[in-house]
Amino acid sequence: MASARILVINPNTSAAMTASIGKCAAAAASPGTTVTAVSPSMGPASIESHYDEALAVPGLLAEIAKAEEEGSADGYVIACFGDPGLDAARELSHGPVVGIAEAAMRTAAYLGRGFSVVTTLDRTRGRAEDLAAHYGLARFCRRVRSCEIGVLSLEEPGAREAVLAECRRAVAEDGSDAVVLGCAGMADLCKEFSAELGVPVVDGVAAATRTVETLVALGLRTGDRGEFGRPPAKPYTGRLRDFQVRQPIIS
Ligand code: 5HY
Repeated sequence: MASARILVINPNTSAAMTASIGKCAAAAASPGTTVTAVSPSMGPASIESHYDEALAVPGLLAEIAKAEEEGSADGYVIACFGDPGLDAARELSHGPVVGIAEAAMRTAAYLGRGFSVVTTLDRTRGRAEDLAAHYGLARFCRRVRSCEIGVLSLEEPGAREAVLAECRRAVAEDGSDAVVLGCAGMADLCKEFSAELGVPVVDGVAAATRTVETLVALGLRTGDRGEFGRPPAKPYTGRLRDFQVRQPIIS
């Protein structure tokens, strides 16, 4: 596989989560692929609401704009299960951009007739259901479940058991052939849970990293014209004045 430089962006500002996401992405990547994991200098500590998600996007786009300016990445992973800012990121970047929700759901759809998603807070279930429909995968997505544990509480005692218990219920009650872990903070659980449950447990960080690698190797990326062409340049004001898009650096 041709060597790719992949920038994995955790759109929340939790350095501990970014480090664990980076480790999982690097472990999934092929030899020769370099993975750099970053989180923005501005934004929410975790993303658990539409408000968090909306305000995570500027920081995420700033990281992509910086990498484009430097020419330091061949492709990008958005490491948050809401795939925040995915379309805007595809407009801005010259390389492929893959969100972990899309990658995990498409990967799980290869593995059987249906999958369940196990996410964090109940209030984030709607977003995952919308994404499954948006990606044309509603027919495969048997159910989106939550374990009612906050994103930043996933490392706390008892959290792993609660996530595992919900995955077990998904297999028993939804008749799913695969389980998708609905948070980047769960990335390190998938191998162990697959062995425990006897069904494939899919982590979006690994799936997205390999998907970006494949797209880079095939020389494929979002085109420069039409809906995902570069945003038209215009003035931005106030605290967003630095987000004015300059004309293409790499075309
Ligand atoms: C994530 N939030 O992957 C999502 C998970 C969620 O900060 N990283 C976050 O609950 O939507």
